Amino acid sequence: MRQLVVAGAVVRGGRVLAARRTRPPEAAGRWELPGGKVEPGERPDDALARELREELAVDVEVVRWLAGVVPVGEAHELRAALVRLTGEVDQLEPDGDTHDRLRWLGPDELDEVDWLEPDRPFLAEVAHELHQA
Ligand code: 9L3
Ligand code: MG
Repeated sequence: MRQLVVAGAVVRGGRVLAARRTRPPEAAGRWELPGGKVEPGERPDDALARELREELAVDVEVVRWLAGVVPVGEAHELRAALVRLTGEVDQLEPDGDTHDRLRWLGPDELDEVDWLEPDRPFLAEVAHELHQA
């Protein structure tokens, strides 16, 4: 059984948040939908909210899970959800530990960053969603 990793497509104002990783070395400089590993017994929605609180200091709620499950290496698999920000949102800042840059990308800008491989299969659905907005 692969351990589940969850990622959030944070959508606001017709754009999605992309975050540039700082680690591990092979992923540094590549962009992702932020998130992380679901802990044992944790619900995926809760794990995603926890990860985004830890990494970006934002509160989110899941709108819906996107189609697909993508293997990550030998031990993990990735699911991604559309999420929206709840509560007060200041300027988002990368935490410096996990991410060193953030960008808000419109539907026609998604190919402007070098996404991690496992995130790419979700981008068509994200683009479709952004075009609806
Ligand atoms: N991963 C890939 N795409 C993503 C996320 C959030 C994570 N959008 C990969 C990177 C690591 C593993 O999943 O190999 C665990 O993620 P993290 O806990 O290092 O964020
Ligand atoms: Mg993470």
